[in-house]
Amino acid sequence: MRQDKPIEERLKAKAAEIGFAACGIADADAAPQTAARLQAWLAEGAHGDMLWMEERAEQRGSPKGLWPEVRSVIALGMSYAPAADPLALAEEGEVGRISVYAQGADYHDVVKRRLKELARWLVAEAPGADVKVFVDTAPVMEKPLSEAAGLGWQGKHTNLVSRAHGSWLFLGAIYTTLELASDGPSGGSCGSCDACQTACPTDAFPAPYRIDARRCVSYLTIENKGPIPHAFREAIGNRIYGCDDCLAVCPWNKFAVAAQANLAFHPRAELTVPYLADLLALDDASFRTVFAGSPIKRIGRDRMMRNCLIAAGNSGSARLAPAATALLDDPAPVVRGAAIWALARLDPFRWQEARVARARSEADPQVRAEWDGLDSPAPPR
Ligand code: B12
Ligand code: SF4
Ligand code: SF4
Repeated sequence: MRQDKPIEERLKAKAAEIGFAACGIADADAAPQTAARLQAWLAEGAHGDMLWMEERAEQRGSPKGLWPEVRSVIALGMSYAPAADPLALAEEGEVGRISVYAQGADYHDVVKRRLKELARWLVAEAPGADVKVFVDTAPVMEKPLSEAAGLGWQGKHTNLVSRAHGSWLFLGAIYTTLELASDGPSGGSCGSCDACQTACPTDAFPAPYRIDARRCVSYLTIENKGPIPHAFREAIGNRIYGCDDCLAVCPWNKFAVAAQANLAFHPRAELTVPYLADLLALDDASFRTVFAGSPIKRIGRDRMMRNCLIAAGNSGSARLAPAATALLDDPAPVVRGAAIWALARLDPFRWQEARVARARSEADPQVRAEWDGLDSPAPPR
């Protein structure tokens, strides 16, 4: 690479070589409205039980809050545009839908590795520069920073929309003490489109550009540890891990080229059309084997069983009743509770029999509430 070119240009060429589909630079204080918007969101309680979002809100709200020495933010995007329509299996009752982002390798690992490679290159090119790399888990607001760096704009679904890659970019960031020339926002907007807002199955957008995570299927199936509130169970349909609906309907996706997606994110065959009957048979050890290397492993077997049971209850297929019955005696209360709900819908007669045998001896208050057809009492915060 020719050294006489500016470092920003060489950085972007290196990022592309490493596999990033998008790279832009913002000044560290380029998104000043973010901290106040985050505070307002937290004050509404829209983050639900994601208490880690409250805990380091000061640091999350601005790059300098996290690291006072940071001068520039390098925002990066890696494409995971799917080749197939993510909504195609919506009507397949006996099959679960895993969101596109989780059908391949865990992006936390893949993106982090590439970020580190790019950061190492930068430090070698600019000795004395200090760097920190982030993807998802640190108190960093990747979307507004990516917008400020010109990767796209935050759409009405709140995710970053790119002219070239639609809604299918994983984001990551490198904070550096280097003073780099900023790209500034690229512009772009949703205009009068509201496709994502109307597609949402659980009405999770109180207004355009604002999400109530507590209503989002992604939150309910991944972040939420307890029982899924009754009000959302039917709407969840056969989504067993995350949700793609608001992303999948975005018209900007038509410019996203699936072949540009990183090979690591190509879907694993067994996760594209997973049969609920197979998943419901997993014990802890087989769950770990099937989901090794996948982000799904992070939620653990019990939460995944809970999700699969909700999907089974929505399947309309009595063939799944024996699997639900077997899970009525699962050691995990969250699994037992979901099994009760599923069985009530799949085979009311068998449910009645099971209730007589089990309800009175059930020790867990949330599971007892399920036998009574009630929403689970919320655990204390
Ligand atoms: C918490 C979180 C969630 C939560 C909350 C979602 C949310 N939108 O905040 C839940 C669990 C629901 C979730 C779900 C998903 N997530 Co998530 N999530 C995060 C995380 C860790 C933090 C996001 C955050 O800071 N939220 C706080 C809110 C306040 O910030 P915000 O959404 O930017 O809010 C802005 C708007 O409200 C806006 N705003 C407010 N008022 C107004 C008014 C106007 C006029 C305008 C223009 C704007 C505006 O300003 C706020 C500040 O920028 C990020 C990783 C990271 N560290 O950034 C990933 C991240 C956002 N998630 C990601 C993904 C892929 C998903 C899912 C698609 C996964 C799936 N398929 O199931 C869904 C999508 C749901 C959705 N529509 O957002 C990607 C998004 C990539 C992209 N292209 O944007 C990220 C960046 C992870 C990554 N590294 O790639 N996620
Ligand atoms: S991910 Fe699904 S549930 Fe969440 S906001 Fe988007 S469409 Fe709604
Ligand atoms: S679907 Fe429409 S409104 Fe939603 S993010 Fe895409 S362009 Fe914006």
